[in-house]
Amino acid sequence: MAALEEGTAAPQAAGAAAPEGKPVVCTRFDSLGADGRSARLGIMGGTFDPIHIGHLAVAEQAREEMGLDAVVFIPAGNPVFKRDRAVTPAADRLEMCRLAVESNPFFDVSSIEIDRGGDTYTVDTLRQLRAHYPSNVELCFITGADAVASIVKWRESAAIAGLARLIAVTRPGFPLTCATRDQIAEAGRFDVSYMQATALSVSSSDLRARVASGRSIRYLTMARVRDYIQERGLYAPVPEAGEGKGASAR
Ligand code: DND
Repeated sequence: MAALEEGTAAPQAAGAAAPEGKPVVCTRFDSLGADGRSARLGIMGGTFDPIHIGHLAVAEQAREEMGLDAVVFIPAGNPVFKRDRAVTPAADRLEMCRLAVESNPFFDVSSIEIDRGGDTYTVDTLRQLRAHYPSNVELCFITGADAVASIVKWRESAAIAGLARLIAVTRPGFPLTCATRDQIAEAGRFDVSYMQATALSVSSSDLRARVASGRSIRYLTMARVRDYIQERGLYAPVPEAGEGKGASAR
């Protein structure tokens, strides 16, 4: 696909309506593959609490390197694997994803995991996408090294192997060791493409900690996301009774 400037519409995508009778997965790429041509859809799943430049750069580099026609970001509705901490309401995480991706014509956001309700499992999402898109659309699930290392423990991981190709991307602090690769290879028929991405040692937990302690998150996420965090007072410590307003995104 020819390179496009940000702000222009991707050819297969602009104004794409849902194929008749099917629920909408995302606005821009709902009819991907409807013309019968082979296409590759990147799926970037995550909690995105909040979304940051590490997520965006990985998705963009995977798109380019793996020849993806589009990437859809899918924030988890109820991430069962994050029960150890309070997760920001899904509506806020979804909106931050929308704000972050809207200037890239190859990116979109889907609320299917939030709309589905209940606990979020990737296998259900991939089944939903597989039912939605024709067989000429290959599903490519993008994961960072930390997530891919645990994929063999995900619900119905063998089924995941049959539904999507995995794009495993390096992430600072989480080396994709030979042992990890062997473990994945032994666990099932995963079709994995390993990819080296430009290292960005950014994490959602660091952004949350920064906001909570009044430090800057400028340049660590898109300016519009930072503004949203500030407007909504996300990640700021709850002020004690009698205290003034807590820290806010700077
Ligand atoms: P996270 O909460 O780890 O995502 O979830 C990743 C995906 O795994 C989601 O789609 C989950 O639904 C799915 N999952 C997890 C566990 C169990 C199951 C499914 C199941 O079905 O049983 P984050 O928001 O933390 O990050 C999103 C992605 O971005 C991850 O793949 C992460 O590794 C990656 N990432 C980076 N990659 C490179 N450089 C950085 C990164 N920061 C995050 N700086």
